[in-house]
Amino acid sequence: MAARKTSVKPNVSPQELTQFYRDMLLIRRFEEKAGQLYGMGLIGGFCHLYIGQEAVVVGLEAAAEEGDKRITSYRDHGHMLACGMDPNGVMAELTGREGGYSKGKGGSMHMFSREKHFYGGHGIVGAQVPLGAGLAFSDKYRGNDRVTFTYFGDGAANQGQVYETFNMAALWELPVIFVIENNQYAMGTAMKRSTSTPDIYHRGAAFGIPGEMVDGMDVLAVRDAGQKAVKHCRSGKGPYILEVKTYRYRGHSMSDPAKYRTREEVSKMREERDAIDHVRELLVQGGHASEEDLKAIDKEIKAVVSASAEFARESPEPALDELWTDIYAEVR
Ligand SMILES: Cc1ncc(C[n+]2csc(CCOP(=O)(O)OP(=O)(O)O)c2C)c(N)n1
Ligand SMILES: [Mg+2]
Repeated sequence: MAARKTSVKPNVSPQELTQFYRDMLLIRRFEEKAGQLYGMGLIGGFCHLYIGQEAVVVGLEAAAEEGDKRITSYRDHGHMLACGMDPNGVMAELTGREGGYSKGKGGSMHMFSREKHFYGGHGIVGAQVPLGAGLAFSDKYRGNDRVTFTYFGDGAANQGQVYETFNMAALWELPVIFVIENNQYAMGTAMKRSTSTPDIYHRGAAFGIPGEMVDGMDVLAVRDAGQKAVKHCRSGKGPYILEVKTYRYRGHSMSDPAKYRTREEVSKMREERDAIDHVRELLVQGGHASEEDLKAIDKEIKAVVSASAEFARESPEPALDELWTDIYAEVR
């Protein structure tokens, strides 16, 4: 990945920059805590951490407006926190407790919030892509100007259903932003072993969908690209593709020994390209925050995350008769 080009005077207010720092740090600390709880046996099933990729969702959320929708894969905790879902409810769901977003019955990959327009959480690779187009269709049908952010990985981008979706989304000019979170691996398979071309942002060309590549370790670059894509979709011009180059620091899931890449590769990325360090530098160098200010934010975020773990541990397991609820939708 090329070195970051940070402009001397980035186009961002100190308040917005500080908010980015907070939002990304919340995701990172939350995920670290989830990793700990998993290690302690308090989280069962699958658990895919988002550490390293924080700038993608935080940058794009900064481009979203109230009522816009989002849908993603199983690597979803960051997306939930970034759209304003309650860390307590997310952590309690991870630990399978009653206070969780799916009453403890869904776990890491199956959480939803209609209030925050978050439509999951999908464990089947690529399955959320046509669903995302469907969400965008519903907005077009209703005649509002909402946009749907449909996130998927570089691995998912090789699936057939993605291209069927591109075709229909372009044909019907649906207001959907296809966000390819290219973290360069699909489980243990490096992109160069599975993908015929190094860049995937132009894969919509055959359908007339514009696309661009974005530095996903630079939250400002992500926000700017997101704003451009949102403008395109909201003005009725149809779908847009953003290939956001990012990197996951942890294994594919908690059970991945990560033997397919070197430790040096990971530490180089952490040391040279970390998105949170980048914003921290901008804040300090721009004179917007002192080391003390940043420490205070750190402390505050840690307290929120600890409280979510506490809430999760204290929340009871779902009652047995919950086995029979939430199976069929109520017909209204
Ligand atoms: C249809 C389907 N095939 C295979 C799997 C197993 N699987 C889970 S994640 C994954 C890799 C996906 O990689 P990518 O799309 O790059 O997303 P990332 O995990 O890197 O975020 C695979 C093959 C699955 N869950 N669903
Ligand atoms: Mg991937």
